[in-house]
Amino acid sequence: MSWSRRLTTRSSGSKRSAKLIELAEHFGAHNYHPLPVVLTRGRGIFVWDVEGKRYFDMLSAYSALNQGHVHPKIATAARRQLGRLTLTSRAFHNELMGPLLERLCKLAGMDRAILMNSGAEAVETAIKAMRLWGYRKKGIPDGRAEIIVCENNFHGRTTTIVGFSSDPLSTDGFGPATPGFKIIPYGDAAALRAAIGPNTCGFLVEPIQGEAGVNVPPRGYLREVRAICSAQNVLWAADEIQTGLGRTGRMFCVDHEGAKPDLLILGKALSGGFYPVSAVLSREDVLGLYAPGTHGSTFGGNPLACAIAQASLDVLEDERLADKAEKMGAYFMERLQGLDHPALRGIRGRGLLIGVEFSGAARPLCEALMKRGLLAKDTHEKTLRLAPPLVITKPQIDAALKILAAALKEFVL
Ligand code: IF1
Repeated sequence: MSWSRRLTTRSSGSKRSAKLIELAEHFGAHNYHPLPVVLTRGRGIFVWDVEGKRYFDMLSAYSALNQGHVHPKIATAARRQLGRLTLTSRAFHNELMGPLLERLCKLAGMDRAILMNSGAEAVETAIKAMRLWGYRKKGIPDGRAEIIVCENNFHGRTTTIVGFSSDPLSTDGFGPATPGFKIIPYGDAAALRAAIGPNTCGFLVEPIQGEAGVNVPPRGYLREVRAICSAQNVLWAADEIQTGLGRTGRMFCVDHEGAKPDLLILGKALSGGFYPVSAVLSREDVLGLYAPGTHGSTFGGNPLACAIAQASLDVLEDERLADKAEKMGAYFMERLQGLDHPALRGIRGRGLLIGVEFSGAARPLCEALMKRGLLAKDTHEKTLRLAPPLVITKPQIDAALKILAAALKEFVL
């Protein structure tokens, strides 16, 4: 039977979303297992499906939507730039890139920045920069540079990055892995100290591990990382693609400990959810090593991306979204502690990056929440991730909690 025939027979009379899901399932690769909801519109913390039902968005596209869906100020900036100039390539200058680079460097107290598109590209940019520094500045013999990473890391999907993942889903069938990476336990400063050798050029780490289930390291870990890397002449790269730009209650998660990395990697919310923008920020002695022809990207630093990033940063600052994340996060966590369910095992997080752990699989709970008008995602099977846009208000948190409590009441995990 042909696909179109199957489509009409199977979905005749059924909802439009079912038809659209079938299309995606049939023509798309099955590299995801999304909840069965098809979204068509978003505003602030809410999204609507094609049948017109409204949902709380408690995922925020993994923190790419810190400013909320379709923020009017970012939309206006994007629209204005769309009618003017969208892409020049880096063969020429554009009037928006310089000011954005300056703003990012001042925001993070860094000397230089490189603009890329996806988070994975920014991580690759940081890896290359650390290796280059290892050879040119530290004197590591050619081809021997080593970078230390952590168990349960998530830094993206490129072949090099998945090569140093400890998750078999990321590695199996995708080898050979790029050499030059060493995996150590997360949150363990002693393990870092012990792993550093003469050829170590860098340590790449998430200040809070997102995919690992909102894994918050012991207090003082980031300060210890800073001290160890400084003492041993190793670069520290903080992947703040998910934790950065207000999510955890500070502009950058490393600010909680006043620890300044050598390289800061940003993505996700730098785009306001509009259009991929990522960046690596560092010092002159690191990023200054990139010479013409050694790195780049067709779309990196394009005018549309720069206009969107500027507006995204404006919204974060004007609406004091980091402060909001801290206050609303504390309130949300406190109220979550009050939830009572036999399968509840613990609540952890920082700001509005919250993980609720259960004794069983969290996916069925996500499906139950979806039916009640709340979208959230399970991670590492037993953890429910709650990370709404940072513009969420107290009454909205109360309403979301009501849905969660009601879904839990009917739920036996
Ligand atoms: C997907 C996870 C989150 C990231 C950190 C780099 C990247 C990410 C710390 C790469 C991306 C994503 C990608 C998204 C799911 C999501 C995710 F569950 F997979 F781990 F957020 F927790 N560093 N995170 O979190 O950025 O290249 O995607 O722009 O569907 O793969 P990217």
